[in-house]
Amino acid sequence: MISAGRTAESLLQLITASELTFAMEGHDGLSAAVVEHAGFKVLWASGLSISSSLGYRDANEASWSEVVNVVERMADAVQIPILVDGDSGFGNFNNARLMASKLRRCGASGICLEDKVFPKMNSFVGDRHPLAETAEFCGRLKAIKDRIPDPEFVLVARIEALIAGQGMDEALARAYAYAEAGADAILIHSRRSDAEEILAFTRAWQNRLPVVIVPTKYYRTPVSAYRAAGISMVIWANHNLRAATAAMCHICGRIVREETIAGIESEVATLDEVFDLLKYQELAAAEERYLPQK
Ligand code: SPV
Ligand code: MG
Repeated sequence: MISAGRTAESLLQLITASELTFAMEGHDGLSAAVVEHAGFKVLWASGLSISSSLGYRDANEASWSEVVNVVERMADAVQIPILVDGDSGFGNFNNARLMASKLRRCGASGICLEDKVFPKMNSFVGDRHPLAETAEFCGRLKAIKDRIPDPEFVLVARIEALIAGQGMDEALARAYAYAEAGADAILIHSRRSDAEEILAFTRAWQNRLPVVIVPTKYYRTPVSAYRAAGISMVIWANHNLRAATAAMCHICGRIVREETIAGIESEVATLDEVFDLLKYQELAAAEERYLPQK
């Protein structure tokens, strides 16, 4: 079986390294190319961002196969490893392992599975976030590991106990259980505007497995605090989607008001920038090579 590693540094190497790695969100082939071009080493295939870009709510409205199709386009567009947000696995152990193996085959380097029930709701929406039973969720993790024996394919177990208001003891108990079930890393999530509970978790957890965080709400905490806590990976989870949304709203507003595109030309990417990101020059070189030359 071909390894899930795609670049010199695989997702597994990066997530188990002692240095902090940053993963950046992408939601289609073009945004994935932007992430790679900017210099990020890992692409986060965000469920929120993929759903939103398809016009769905982040509540398992997009089917798993729609998500896989988007990931396939991203995997074709970039070389850097892709960690895919698999939500809660779209069902039980069987759905989760089916999705994971399809993702593996279309080029993903890992999947993150969260311990919610289907259908999940985005962790920042409302306060109904029922958790899966620990034993049942462990079955989902084990089934993925058994289905994909490639040690390079990373399984991140995401704990939603703090989001669900179940407290630190529950979060830690789940972390131990998920490590036992075969997870390669733990994502601990929080919706607080400070990093207190995340840092308390890392103090208690003592890096028994690498820790991944998503500081969307506690964005003011300096990254030095995460380095000091020995956190392995920070995911900037939705900032390309939000940047694109802000830019599109701004540009559409101006064009509708001004009834011309003359004033906004300098505010949008040039077509050459888009062509460069999508490697049109590679196609031109291939035409030279493969088409009969006059
Ligand atoms: C995502 O990017 O879809 C995530 C992170 O799961 S969050 O939206 O913070 O739950
Ligand atoms: Mg998500």
